[in-house]
Amino acid sequence: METQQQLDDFQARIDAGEKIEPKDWMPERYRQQLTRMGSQHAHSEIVGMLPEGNWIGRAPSLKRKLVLLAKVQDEAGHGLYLYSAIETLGESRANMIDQYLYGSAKYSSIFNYPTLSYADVCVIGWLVDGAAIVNQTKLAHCSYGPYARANLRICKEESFHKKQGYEMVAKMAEGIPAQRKMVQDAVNRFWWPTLMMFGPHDSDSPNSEELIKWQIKLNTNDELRQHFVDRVVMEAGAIGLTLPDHDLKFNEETGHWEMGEMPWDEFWNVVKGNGVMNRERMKARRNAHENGAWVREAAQAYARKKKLSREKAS
Ligand code: BYC
Repeated sequence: METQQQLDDFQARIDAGEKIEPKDWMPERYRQQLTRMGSQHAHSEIVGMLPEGNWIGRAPSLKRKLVLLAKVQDEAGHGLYLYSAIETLGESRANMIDQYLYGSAKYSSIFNYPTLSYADVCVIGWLVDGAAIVNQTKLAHCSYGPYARANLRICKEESFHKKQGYEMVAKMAEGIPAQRKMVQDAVNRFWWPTLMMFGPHDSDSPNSEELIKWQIKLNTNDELRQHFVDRVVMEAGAIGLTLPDHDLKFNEETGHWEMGEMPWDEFWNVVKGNGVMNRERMKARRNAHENGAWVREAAQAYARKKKLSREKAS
């Protein structure tokens, strides 16, 4: 039973900007919400390797291949930092993975879109990693210590991903007409799905109020989306690319770029598992998990052997 006094004391710690650490008392609902959101974040990093991984064998040069290999490996690392952070809440990694491979856990909608050309890889670096940083920079200051620290570390790598993506997009934008057309086409296809990464409008976001009260989220979905749009409009303009939103206009009074309405039916369709690539992505991840069973068994056997020999020696 949680007493009102415990809940009030907990809220006072949050309001004072204190970090909550694994052994501290926390409301069960706080634990559940963090487990839900943090594990979905981890799954997103892991599934997120697939769209770009699709182009490792077809990168246009050795340099681009090395950069892409390193980036995709970084995403795997982000998934592992996050699983470790969420395990401190008492949830086992095996259970989290089971929930997303065979249960109802979600991962970011953006990874259910195909990568049709190499320009998509460039645009993912610029827009998708760019959107992820806007979100994760805030999560790096959230109230739960292990999740905040995992995000801090992720942001350091993610900001490099964004820079290399923007550099590649800029290179293509100043290339021959065919390259320019290819990169503009990628921007056109990824623009709205990227904005959807920030989640539904605040009025349709059932979790935001509670997450903000507990400082798990520091901003609402719409606030972060606006922050991202204000930044990207400038970046697109600087390299002569356009964004596929005819309603995009600068509001002198608010100092923000106003955007058109997003295709929300498409968003919910993808979130419910019916996007173009949902089934393929899940199939790829399940296969990888099942084919990797022997590696996990071997690692566990090795760990057991090490433990036994340590016990014998002591
Ligand atoms: N996609 O109440 P709401 C990366 C769900 S990967 C799918 O607003 P919340 C990278 C939501 O889960 C990093 N589902 O939720 C990797 C909820 O359903 P449940 C990705 C979505 O939690 C490789 C329902 O809709 N970043 O950087 O308050 C290559 C209602 O929404 C989405 C993260 O994961 C969506 N877009 O806020 C390149 C950030 N949006 O769970 C790059 C961490 C909403 O109640 N996550 N839903 O059944 C977050 O910041 C928050 O969870 C969200 C949603 C803003 C996404």
